[in-house]
Amino acid sequence: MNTAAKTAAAVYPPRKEFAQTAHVDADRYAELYAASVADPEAFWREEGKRIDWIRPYETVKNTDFTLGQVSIRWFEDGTLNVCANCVDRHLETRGDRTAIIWEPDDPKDAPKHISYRELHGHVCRMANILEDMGVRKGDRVVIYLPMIPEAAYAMLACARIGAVHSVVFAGFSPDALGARINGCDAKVVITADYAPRGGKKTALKSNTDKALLHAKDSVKVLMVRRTGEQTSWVQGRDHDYNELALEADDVSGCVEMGAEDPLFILYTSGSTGQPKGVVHTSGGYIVYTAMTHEYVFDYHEGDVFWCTADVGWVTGHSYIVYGPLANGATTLMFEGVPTWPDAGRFWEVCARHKVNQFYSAPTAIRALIGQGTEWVEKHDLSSLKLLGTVGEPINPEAWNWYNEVVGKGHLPIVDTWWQTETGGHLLTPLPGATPLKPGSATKPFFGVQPVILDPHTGEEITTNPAEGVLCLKDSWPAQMRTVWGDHERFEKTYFSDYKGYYFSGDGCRRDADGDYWITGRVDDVINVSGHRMGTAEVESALVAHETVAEAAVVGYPHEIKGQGIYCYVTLMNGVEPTDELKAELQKWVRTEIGPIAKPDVIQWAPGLPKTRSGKIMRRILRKIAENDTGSLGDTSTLADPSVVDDLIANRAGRE
Ligand code: 6R9
Repeated sequence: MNTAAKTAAAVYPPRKEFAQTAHVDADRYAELYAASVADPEAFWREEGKRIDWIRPYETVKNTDFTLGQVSIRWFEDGTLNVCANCVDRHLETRGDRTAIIWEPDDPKDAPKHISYRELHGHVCRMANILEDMGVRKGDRVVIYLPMIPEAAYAMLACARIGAVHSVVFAGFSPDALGARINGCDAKVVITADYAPRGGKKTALKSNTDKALLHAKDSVKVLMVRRTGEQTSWVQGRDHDYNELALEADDVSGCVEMGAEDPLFILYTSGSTGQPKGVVHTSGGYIVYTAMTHEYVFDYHEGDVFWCTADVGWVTGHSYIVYGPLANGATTLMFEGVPTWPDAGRFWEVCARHKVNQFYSAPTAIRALIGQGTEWVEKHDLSSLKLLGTVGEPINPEAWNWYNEVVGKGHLPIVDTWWQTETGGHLLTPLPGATPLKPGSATKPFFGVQPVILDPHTGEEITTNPAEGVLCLKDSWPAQMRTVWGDHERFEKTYFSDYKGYYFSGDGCRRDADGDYWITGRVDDVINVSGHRMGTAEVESALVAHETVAEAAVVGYPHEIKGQGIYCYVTLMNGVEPTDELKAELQKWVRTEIGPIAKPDVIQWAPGLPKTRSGKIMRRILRKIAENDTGSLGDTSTLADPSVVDDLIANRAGRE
């Protein structure tokens, strides 16, 4: 058997010691899952109680996936305030507990520990400032901030007064910011002077100024001083947060919101067209993120939880801010990057703040693998109880490194599959219940009904093993409700290809044990000589080679095979890129997966084009592979656009 197949077949049952104290063990999972899908009404009626309601709900679920009348409503006659659930309700019992640990970009600067009581004061002040600026229930507020506590204050302050926030990642360009400000018709943009990150800084205020050149004159700016440096200032339009906060009242009321009132909009890119404004509402979202945070990470009172995502992405919304704070947890917010000032930063922070759960992404792990194990080994990681991953399929090689080097072979790894659209985890192991398999997101969370459909017939495949497209048969409380301002696009994107189902856009297989394996976006599936293959499989094989740090694989038109396999390969530091090595890698993949998977082209890539959230932009790689570089489309969201020029210049010839 080849190496990839060997590692993929490994199974790691939950450790007894872990299962004993876990919220959910295997029996409990089986029992609760069965109950959750047999009678969703009853299940969620009970689960909804983890949240404090102002007016309790009577109706639990009212959802319809029928094309032309798609409507998703949960707890619809209940009222609540999400901010009250994340802040106020903890004051009595956990007022002095740290709500947010803030770790600044530069380790020489002091971290901050913000207690729930202090958080309450900050959020109230921000809420009062926003109200003074004219923001009212239902108004939109764009948040364009670094990873600083004020980003959480701003989100929670919006929730408190009923405003709808739209967080824009601080790495986005002025154009992207402008499109999002106009897209949701924002009244206020909250930004900072500068955003320090990895020892460099982005001029957020100046980006905001540029973005606003094409926005309504009435849009106001609230600026947080992060570095304190000089910025431009437009009298009347710009407001100084730090000055206003000195004067602002530190108490404010919570607006009573309907469960289905929007909480936030978050723009996300699809395979076609402009980014979509994904809309999440209040009641179902907070019930579901609180519940998944507790069960998936096996969070216990007093734990320190660290999700390394940025609040500009859904992962930061659900698992830095809303889920953890709804549970009264201590959530760590990190302003920096994993590799600055050195490749030990993550582990140094884990050790110093005694982090219990660490939740990160395969791309970060792969970047660190290339730097060697000594960066991990020199830090005391004994506080860690659990590791998590999200964002893309994790190749077994990265999983094994995470498991062995970081987890010392005894920590559960939760591989959580979900999307901006799903609001929270849908497929994931529960650490005390589910046997782990490297690269598999394993089983559905409570109430989640995944199905695998034949992409051609649209029929459900009910036997195992199965392979096809991943859809959801019924709703869950944190499902997105609509595309902002375009419900038709919502229906068309997610409900029109497979009637009666929510279509995730991902390909998936289910093995004989009923475990789910995401094979990547369906547009990443290539067909080589009639064989369907996930590009992730080839990537996984490549990175299993000792010289390879990272790989991205795309299809390109091939005269005989239909599609050929084009591989972009980043080598480990210090490895010579030679023709011999190319031949060796081709042979390697051939033996790892099989002759059909033998790469047709290997191009050395010093860097891969990635979004700022770390996703490889395969669209661009496909264009380069197809030699169609005249129409690369929008590259503005790339972390480092110069990578693309290098790849074009060194495009590999094809046999
Ligand atoms: C949370 C988030 C969603 C897409 C999704 C899938 C990929 C996310 C994954 C995963 C395999 C996992 N994805 N988690 N693939 N295993 N554990 O990432 O949201 O940015 O909207 O991306 O990411 O392809 O469809 P988002």
